Amino acid sequence: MTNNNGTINQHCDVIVVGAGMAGLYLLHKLRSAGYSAIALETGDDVGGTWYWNRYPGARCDIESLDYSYSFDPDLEKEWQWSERYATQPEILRYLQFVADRYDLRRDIRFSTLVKQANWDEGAAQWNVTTATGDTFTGQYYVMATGCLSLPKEPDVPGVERFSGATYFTNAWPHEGVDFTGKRVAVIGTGSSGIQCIPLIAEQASQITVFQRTANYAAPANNGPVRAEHQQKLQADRDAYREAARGSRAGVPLPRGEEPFFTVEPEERERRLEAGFALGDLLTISSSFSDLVTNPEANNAVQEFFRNKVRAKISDPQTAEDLCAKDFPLFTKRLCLETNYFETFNLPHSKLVNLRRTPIKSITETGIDSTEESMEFDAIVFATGFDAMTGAIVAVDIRGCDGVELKDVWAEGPKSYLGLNVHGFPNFFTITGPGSPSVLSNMAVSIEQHVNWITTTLNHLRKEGLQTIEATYAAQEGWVTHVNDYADLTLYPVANSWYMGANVPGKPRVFLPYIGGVDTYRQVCNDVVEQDYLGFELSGSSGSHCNDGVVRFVKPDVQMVLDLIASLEQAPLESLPLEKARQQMEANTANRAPGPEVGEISDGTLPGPFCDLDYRLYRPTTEGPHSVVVYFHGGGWVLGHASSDDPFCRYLCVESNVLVISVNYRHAPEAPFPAAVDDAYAAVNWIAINAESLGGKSGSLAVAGWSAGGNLATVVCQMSQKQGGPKISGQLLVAPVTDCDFSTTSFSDNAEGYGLTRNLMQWFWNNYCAVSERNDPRASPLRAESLAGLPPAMVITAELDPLRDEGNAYAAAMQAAGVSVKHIQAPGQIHTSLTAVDTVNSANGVRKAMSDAVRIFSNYH
Ligand code: N01
Repeated sequence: MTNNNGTINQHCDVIVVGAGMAGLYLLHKLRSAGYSAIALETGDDVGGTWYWNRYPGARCDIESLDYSYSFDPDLEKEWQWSERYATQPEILRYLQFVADRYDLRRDIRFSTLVKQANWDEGAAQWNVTTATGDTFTGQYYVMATGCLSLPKEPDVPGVERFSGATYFTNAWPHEGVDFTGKRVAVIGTGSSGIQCIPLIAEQASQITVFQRTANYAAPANNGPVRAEHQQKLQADRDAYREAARGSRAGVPLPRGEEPFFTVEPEERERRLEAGFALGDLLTISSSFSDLVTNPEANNAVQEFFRNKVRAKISDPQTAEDLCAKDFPLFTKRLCLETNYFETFNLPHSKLVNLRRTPIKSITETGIDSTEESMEFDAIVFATGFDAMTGAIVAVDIRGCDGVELKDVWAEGPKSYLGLNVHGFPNFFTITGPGSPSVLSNMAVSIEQHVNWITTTLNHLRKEGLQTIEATYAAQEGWVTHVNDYADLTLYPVANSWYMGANVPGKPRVFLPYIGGVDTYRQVCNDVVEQDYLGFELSGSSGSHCNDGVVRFVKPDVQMVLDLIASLEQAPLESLPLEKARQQMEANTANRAPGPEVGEISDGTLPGPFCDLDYRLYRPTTEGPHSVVVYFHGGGWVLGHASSDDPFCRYLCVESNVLVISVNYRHAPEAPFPAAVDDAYAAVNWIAINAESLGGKSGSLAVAGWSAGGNLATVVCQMSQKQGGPKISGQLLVAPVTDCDFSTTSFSDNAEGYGLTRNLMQWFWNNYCAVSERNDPRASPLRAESLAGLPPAMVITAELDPLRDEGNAYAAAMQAAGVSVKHIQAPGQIHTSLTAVDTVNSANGVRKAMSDAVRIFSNYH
């Protein structure tokens, strides 16, 4: 409808912003599902990023066979790519072909800039306004605006003064630019700069590149589409595309399984050379499992890249300047280059290292650095984008109660799955922050999001529902999960656009999701299968919500659980005792060893019935040290003095204490109270003999994990009752404190998180007759009084059957006036708290433990 003032007012089911790769497929999909939709596009044609980025040398960096739509096999047959990495004009032609083939243009309004989008709660619809005052209303509003579409402001002083020509790679003139005979400056050496510099150098009389941060780049080795690649796809296209959807990055490559340093040096070199020669982004990073998590491995491959640069550049200073050194490899997108480095061997090229000689100002005629004044006819800005969030918040988007998205995202984007935002019903982002997006083959991620959204709209329509909105809890849970994953990697170290660090003032938050396309797809499917977990769905007949967090296990804990599951081992409790002990021993053999300590020595001490083995861990620092008597876990049935070796080393080093891990008699051979008697006797003996062991007299704490935590606190109760020895503190890590199996944590975490309900029952049955379990020496929570116990640090894990009894014990001690610090570690399991150097997401909790032990050692 046209209004009196000439503006348009139109209603449809779905309003889409953007007619790039995402908007086009979304339009097609919506239309096929029977929705009316309109796409509003700023450009005067389709193509999105491929419409704007027309600079010389612009190409995709994922092979074109992969960087294509896969939703229609006929489309794939009709379009042939001429090159392995197609040029921008060819990709634009492809997207134009798609628009025409599916007759999409009739639902696209070009040259239309969206300014505002308001959620009208009463009408349950979005009101969208354009720069020219046209208005559109729709039940759903989707931003398909791309991750790299809003150019970053050129933050170089004096930029407005230059009287020559200025160009931006991300808004390149359609008619192209002829640099023949021109003196050209290029600022920026990211993917865009690295692609355009060699081609500008072919025309320019002089090219000067201003480099602030040198980048890692591998040769593209472009050429015709690789025959073997084509054959693979054609042999079984469905399987090929499915493999891409189930891969880490949206390209069918296996995940690297071996850590870098477990591979022989010659084989490492061979893999790196092969990956480098292949000319693709993902092969090298997939060659090993730990290149983005292990700084040493990353550094070794960085050096490989630097040596490649050194080998190409004739001038040693230029070579060193071109060597990336400021950030770990892969933590900014690896560039693919063609003749980039060689350009700097040409006589008319020059590299200005802005770290040494920064730009003072752009002038009327050129650029002044701190060292010289340079004159140019043209300046090319290849300075990047306000990535992932810039184009979304560039529109004034207001959800419930008029709250603006920009304000909600002021401290960094919050989104559920990168798809929807709490407070913004019926609003979707395609490849939004918190989804794999830019860390994946965008074609695959776009299709997955579009399919998910369309499926969801169909579900709402079928159920007679009108709105869908992420809950606060689900969104918070997802944001935490996204950050947890990023924190396991080296990515947060880099000042990259992934971190928002390239735009002054932008909050420093990791923007995409690094768990992988495969993992992410599973998450989105799980959400749907669990009745749209974490979404509130409403209609005229009311609303319903299965609220919850879709991934609450910490990512590295999940990796450990997956690894254990892959071993397909029989449950310990189903094995004969000796076999169970062997299995546990075998499982601990491959653990990360934990930090180096000053000295480890094994010895025995007299127990009440027999000698008891102990292992002593001494710090490197000069003694005497405070002493911590440690009791290992293993359900009173398994383990020995060195079975918690990595954790004991950790406590020794981090708390700077002498850790003495004492073995005790195990059940069922020596049932309750044998372990208690041994533990108490050991603490007494160590208290008396502390000095001869190199410890400080009178400064003794106890610690233990699981059943060892039980023994540690039972010893505290006994020493309290029996008048000694003096214990300065107790560290109880996921302790057994009671024999009650009816707690919520026992039912919620009965299976699937390492320690199971059945295993715990088996431990108890081996250890202690049911008639004796009320004895506080077995169930310390049942003690008449906990008053007067030493200060305690209690750590419980959220996903542990023992969680509630640990929590109850901490609360009971606190109620009895004991000084207690209690941490319930979210997303952790029984075994992960002590998994030093394996489960890094528990590092913070472990630090709190070691701090507590350090503090205990000062109480004497
Ligand atoms: O942008 P960038 P891009 N003074 O942000 C420098 C995709 N893409 O357009 O690193 C001086 O990576 C900045 O320096 P520094 C791809 O995902 C893909 O190149 O901030 N220099 C950096 O060198 C890519 O990652 C292809 O110190 C300044 C450069 O400008 C993403 O788009 C092709 C500066 C910006 O690099 C972005 O790439 C092109 C200043 N004030 C792009 N400000 C394909 O191959 C910024 N810089 C598919």
